[in-house]
Amino acid sequence: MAIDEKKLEELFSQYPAKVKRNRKKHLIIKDSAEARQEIEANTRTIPGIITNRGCAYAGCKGVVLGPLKDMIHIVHGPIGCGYYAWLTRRNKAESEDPERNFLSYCFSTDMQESDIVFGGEKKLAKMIDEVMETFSPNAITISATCPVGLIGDDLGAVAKAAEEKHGISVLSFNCEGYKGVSQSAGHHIANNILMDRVIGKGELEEAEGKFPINILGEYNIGGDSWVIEKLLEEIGYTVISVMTGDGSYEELKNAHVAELNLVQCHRSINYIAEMLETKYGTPWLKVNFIGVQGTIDSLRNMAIYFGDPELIKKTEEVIAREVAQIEPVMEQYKKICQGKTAFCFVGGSRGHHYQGLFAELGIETVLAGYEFAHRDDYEGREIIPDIKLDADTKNIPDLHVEQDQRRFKLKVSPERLEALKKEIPLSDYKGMNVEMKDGHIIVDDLNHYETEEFIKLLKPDIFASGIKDKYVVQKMGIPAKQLHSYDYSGPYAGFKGAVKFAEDVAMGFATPTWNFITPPWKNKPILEGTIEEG
Ligand code: CFM
Ligand code: HCA
Repeated sequence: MAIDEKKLEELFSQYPAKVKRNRKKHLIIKDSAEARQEIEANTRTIPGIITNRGCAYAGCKGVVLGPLKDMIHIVHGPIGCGYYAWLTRRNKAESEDPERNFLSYCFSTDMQESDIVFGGEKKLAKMIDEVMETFSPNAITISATCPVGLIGDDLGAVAKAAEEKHGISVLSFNCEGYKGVSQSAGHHIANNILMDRVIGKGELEEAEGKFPINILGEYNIGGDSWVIEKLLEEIGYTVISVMTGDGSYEELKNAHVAELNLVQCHRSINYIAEMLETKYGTPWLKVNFIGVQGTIDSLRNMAIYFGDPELIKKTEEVIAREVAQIEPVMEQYKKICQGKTAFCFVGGSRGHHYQGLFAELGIETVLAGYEFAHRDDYEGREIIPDIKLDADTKNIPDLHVEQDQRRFKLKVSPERLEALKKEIPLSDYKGMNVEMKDGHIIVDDLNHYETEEFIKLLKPDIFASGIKDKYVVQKMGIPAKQLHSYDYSGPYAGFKGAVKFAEDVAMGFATPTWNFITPPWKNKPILEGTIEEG
């Protein structure tokens, strides 16, 4: 069933007038006849509405800092906040020395009523001493939660005193949950401090290895970045650091020597990509390793960027081999998935990234959205960077050499820049609004009421979202796939990941479980009213 303005009006009629006016601005029906459809995003959720969003603390500690395995991440606050971000996101990590991988621990000051009344700074300082005595990490982070912000504990002062006492970096993050409107504020807080206090502090002046890159906005959920790194290393790239999946403080310190920054999740990391460009002149390239075509395009764009003939050749070889390997298996699953429809509602980039993979399986996304994206994630944008290439690419015509303090660099001539822009969209990207098909719904900060209503109206064959809404929808008889944690499965990135995803989704459709569930619309009318005779 297609949705029109009348149906939307009915759906919103349950809201008070003010809420209705607000929510209407967060939703569009895609219409390519309109030059640019605007959507309201990154504004406060109306109190009382059950949103899927998280908080600034979740974005800072849970998302950006949490995966850095060789640091100890202290949560200054009630134990529930510590528990919430205790590996529930499935960000995996391995270390050569397992004793230097602290991810499986949960460190919290476990604030009690008396700490709230008398202050928690002493407790925090004591905890840092204990952490040093037991684990002796190279660096510590402290993340603030709502109550410590409200009572005014001075995290910065405690961190500074601890640095002097123990001689290591102790980074404090004022990421109280109530800051900003969502996780997004926390990403920003984390990124700013990592940029200021960690990146660039390493010894390296130049990368050891060819085609040095950083992978930004890849968090190794279910092992995704391992798949990507393996592919890239086979092709010939040197991965300097991953931010922050399976990442480490020690690697991050040298992130400045990379010559290209890949940006997988734009939402959580664009701040660093841009700061690195401003500070070190490193351009960034928007990639998407979710989906077969997304992976192929990303690999090709990277190879074109470096412009090395051998690299281009190897890229094509790897693509051909991987595609040949996965195609027959994908075909099997496509038969089960073909013609189905999906909802794809995730945080700030997967609501977009997974649509391509669904489409490859023959599944059309009829409703999509983000919990906390900003307008540029919906509407896209175009930036023209000052592209600099490495001296290895001397043989590329119409480039001229420019020497800076660290090494020779090639600065792109205006003509070459125009050509590159046509070939690869450096630092520019299309938003969700551009890519969705006409007539389909794009919705920002979808809430539980709207989820249920849209499910009843559109009856998708699969619901892709998170833990908070999954079970309601599953009980309606619709397979639900968590696109945050992958439901304990994955990896889903790259070629092999696409196969795993296809297998999981096909299994969701094929299971006989659904025969035992009667969805509410089967025994209850959706529209209520009376039939008049005559
Ligand atoms: Fe980026 Fe992420 Fe996402 Fe995100 Fe997240 Fe996540 Fe997500 Mo959950 S960093 S915006 S804050 S891709 S934790 S790994 S799955 S909401 S779509
Ligand atoms: C977060 C983390 C989360 C939550 C997932 C979910 C994740 O926002 O704090 O709601 O299912 O990916 O783990 O986004």
